[in-house]
Amino acid sequence: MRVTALAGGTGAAKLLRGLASARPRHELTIIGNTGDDTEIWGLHVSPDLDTVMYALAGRLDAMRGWGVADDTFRCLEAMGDLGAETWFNLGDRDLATHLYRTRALGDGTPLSAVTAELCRRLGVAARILPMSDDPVRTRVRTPDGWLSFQEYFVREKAQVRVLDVEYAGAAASRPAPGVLEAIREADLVVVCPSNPVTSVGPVLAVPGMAQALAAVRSRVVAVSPIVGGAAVSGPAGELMRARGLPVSPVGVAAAYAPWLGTLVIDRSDAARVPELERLGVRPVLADILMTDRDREIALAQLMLAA
Ligand code: FO1
Repeated sequence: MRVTALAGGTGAAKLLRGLASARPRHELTIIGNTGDDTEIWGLHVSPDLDTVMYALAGRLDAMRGWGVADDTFRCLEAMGDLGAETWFNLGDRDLATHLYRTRALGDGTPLSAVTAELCRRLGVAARILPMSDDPVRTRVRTPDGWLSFQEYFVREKAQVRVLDVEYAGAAASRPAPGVLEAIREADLVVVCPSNPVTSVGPVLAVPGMAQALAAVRSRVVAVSPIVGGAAVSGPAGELMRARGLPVSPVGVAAAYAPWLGTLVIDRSDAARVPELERLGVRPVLADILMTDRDREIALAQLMLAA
């Protein structure tokens, strides 16, 4: 069975870890968001690709949900001594990934090839593809002007009002090699419980993606990142509101309706079933909070069966 997953970072990592260890055996391809990519100290950082890669390599810091487990921050401290900006916490081991990637990109290697090489070296069996080799950057408009996604999320701790979101560069971008084929040829397309606006939104903004998904709609299954009236984690609620979407599984279904077949929602949201059906989305009720490894695998198995 070929499974292709659309993924952001922290929210996706748990389900992907579950999918990677769930039986029956299947081939797993992950299409990762690069709208969060940023440049720190001259280094190209791809937070969502790295979160997924570290999760599948067994190296992700479980408490933070990003970066390398047991990392230290000595370089960050030293950069602070030199007066550099230190609001984005790059760990010492994590730095190796960014140095490796930045050098390869500088040599002209596309992001997709660098990502494949990093995965090979870290022993990741799943295929991780960036959504595009071209730069697409999520930007957030606040009352004080536009911010990059990381300035909004990390530096401002998502505590500023969001008026608008854009995906700069998306219109001119192309899907990375293998991305459209991975969607077309998949037996199942999983949309991870990631932020619909800033994790899944940028992937959909790449020309050709929404059409490719719509063509296999009955095979596309998403997990809601919203339970009740709030996001399971992160600022998805605020960003959905800024986009005029209700902060509920119905808002997720409305955003994905043109290409979504099935939405897995939490049992506590059972009252929403008729509204999802009216949007033409098949609802499946499950325990979607992945509070431990067994629940990650249980939800992954439910997706494979769905
Ligand atoms: N998230 C934070 O909240 N604070 C940080 O300092 C931070 C540093 C960081 C470094 C490398 C990396 O790969 C991810 C990092 N993240 C940090 C997470 C990142 O901002 C978010 O996971 C995503 O961009 C949202 O999906």
